[in-house]
Amino acid sequence: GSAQIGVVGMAVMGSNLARNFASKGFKTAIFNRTYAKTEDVLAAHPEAGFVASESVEEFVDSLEKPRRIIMMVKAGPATDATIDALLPHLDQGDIIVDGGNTYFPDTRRREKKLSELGFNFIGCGISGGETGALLGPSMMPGGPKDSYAHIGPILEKVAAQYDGEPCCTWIGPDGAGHFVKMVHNGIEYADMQFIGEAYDLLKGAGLSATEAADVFAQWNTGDLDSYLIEITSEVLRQVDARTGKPLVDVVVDAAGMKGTGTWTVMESLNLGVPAAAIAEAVFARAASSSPELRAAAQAALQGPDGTINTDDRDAFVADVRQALWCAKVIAYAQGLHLIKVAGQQYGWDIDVAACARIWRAGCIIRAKLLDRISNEYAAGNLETLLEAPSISAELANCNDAWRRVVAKASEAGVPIPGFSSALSYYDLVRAKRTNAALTQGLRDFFGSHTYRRVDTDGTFHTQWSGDRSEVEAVDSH
Ligand code: NBP
Repeated sequence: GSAQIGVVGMAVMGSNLARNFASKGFKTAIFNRTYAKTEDVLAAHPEAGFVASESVEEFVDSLEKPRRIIMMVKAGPATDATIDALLPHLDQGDIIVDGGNTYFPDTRRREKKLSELGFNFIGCGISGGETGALLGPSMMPGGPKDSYAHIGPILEKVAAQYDGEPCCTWIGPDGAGHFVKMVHNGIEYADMQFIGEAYDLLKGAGLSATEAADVFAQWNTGDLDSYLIEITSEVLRQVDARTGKPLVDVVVDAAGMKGTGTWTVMESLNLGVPAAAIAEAVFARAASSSPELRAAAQAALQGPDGTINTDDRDAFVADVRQALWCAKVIAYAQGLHLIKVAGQQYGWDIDVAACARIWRAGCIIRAKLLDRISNEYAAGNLETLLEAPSISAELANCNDAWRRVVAKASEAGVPIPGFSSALSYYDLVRAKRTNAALTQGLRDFFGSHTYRRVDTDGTFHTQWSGDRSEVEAVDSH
């Protein structure tokens, strides 16, 4: 065979990615379990010059060796089924890339199995939706590093470009790429939650959807410049044809989700990495989609109605912009910290600066801020983004505005789980002493769990039910 790359899965993502490969001059083979879909793609895009096959065997034969195959199928059992269908026809050294939204432990499992069989398996997170797949997504490939030499240059050609640099780089071994894509999605959840909270605050201060659309459009010209802020102004400006109302007023307020945000939070819990702002975003979606809970609470609970009284509306809007920027920085800090710890835990040695760098274009969270974040990580070995001097200085500048917004929202009864959680994280991690000392006292009281002292080494226990004297504990729990 002579095709340079093969794409399996001709749904939205796969067909667009295949067209992307073809448009960059790669001879591209395509395959789909159900042949009718392949025929549709062939008929709709004769310009792509696809090499199409009806059977897996023919498809595999149409590829040059070592073969490069990228799967864009539904994550889960479909991925295993596709691998099982391909394997009997492949040769050692062939490369299979899973471009789906796969849960990274699945990628670790598959990579282990396939490498034992002599194949190269790459789990590649892809972000950017349909348009990204066609015009250039952000790509996060993980797997055996030496195989990246055979597939990386091709992926880098079809990936989004930022200032001439591809938004694709080798992330690390086995599940590292899918892990980073998962965290990308977690940050995306947080970004969207913060935007929603900002909109609620603007509404509370009396802005109409159209006025809010103008505010977001204006914010998009400054340091909040990002894809999600840009499309927020478009969604808010949309007028419903049926009712003449803003579309946002006729959409049911129950957010859907597909799991990647939840996985991010599960992983932050597993690794003990505080990522509460991201978790709040996932919980807020869950709360929105809990009609029984909301109905019961609406009937029972009293409180202010969300109206925000401001002496100076423009000043308040400016405060909300600063609060949004701060919250966003916190979510990025939490997500990148999670990546850093996971990298150590799973032996991936991930370059955090590179992750931020390949998110600058193509993906859903692309934002001006990411260029700065990537430079900050590249400049120094940061434990947290928040310690980067330019970031901490700006958080200090915006601090009063952020606190005013959280206070005003609380007084007015506007729910801001994201903004307030982000602020609490800021105060928690910068605190010289935390209430964990009391927690340790309580744990020692009810469970003899022991504690350490600030003034001397060792582990101690107070004899709470005896004379309350302190003893040195031999065995710590
Ligand atoms: P879907 O996630 O809807 O998957 C449809 C494809 O999976 C079809 O090609 C289908 O073949 C194939 N498939 C299924 Br379903 N079960 C199969 C099986 N047992 N064996 C072989 N093939 C099977 O497509 P998508 O929305 O294009 O997404 C593709 C991947 O990209 C997913 O993992 C998704 O999470 C990920 N992703 C999507 C986006 C996005 O914006 N949509 C963004 C980033 C990543 P058939 O035609 O024969 O049923």
